[in-house]
Amino acid sequence: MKRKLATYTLAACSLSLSGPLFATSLDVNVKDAQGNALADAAVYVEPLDGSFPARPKPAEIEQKNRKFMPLMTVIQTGSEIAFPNNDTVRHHVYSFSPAKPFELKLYSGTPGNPVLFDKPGTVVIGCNIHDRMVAYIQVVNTPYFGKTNETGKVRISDLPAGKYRLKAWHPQLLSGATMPEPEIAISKQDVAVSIALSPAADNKPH
Ligand SMILES: [Cu+2]
Repeated sequence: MKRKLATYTLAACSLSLSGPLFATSLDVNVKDAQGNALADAAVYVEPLDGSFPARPKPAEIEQKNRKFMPLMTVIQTGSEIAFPNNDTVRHHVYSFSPAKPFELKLYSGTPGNPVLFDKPGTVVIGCNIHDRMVAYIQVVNTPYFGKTNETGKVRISDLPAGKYRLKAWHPQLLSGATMPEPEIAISKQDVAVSIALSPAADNKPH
């Protein structure tokens, strides 16, 4: 008898999960102004009602072969990033970006404390010693984000039903290009959206 009761409880539990908590996936395809797939675009959706769970997760940007890896990192506001130096040369990591100005003075190995990113926005980091080193951090006010792969695609999973603003950021936007920010509705079906960069105003053909 006891065994049977347990089975009923389990069934009731899975039923409620497919109700209001139903979550689905959003597939986003990002292209440049010429229609080519755009890799390393930060893609995120902000719930229009402003409610979302805070799920800050630590991230890492390593320095290897005089490069930052990865090139693009997306994190929720309130997350920390560690900057381990896995090269034999020393690096001096800095940012002048308003969302997070900081510097980690010349070091090798792992610096003492990770850096906390407590404001949303774009953070461009460089190295004082090696001018070519660059990486981008998009700090977003939402736990629902990802970045595009080599084919310009990203899937954001476990999205609760609701209305969202879809946003994307890519280094090409630094030159004045723009990206549309469509409103999307997530209900009980997976959604696919395509967005494309528009060229900067002064680059448009006449
Ligand atoms: Cu360096």
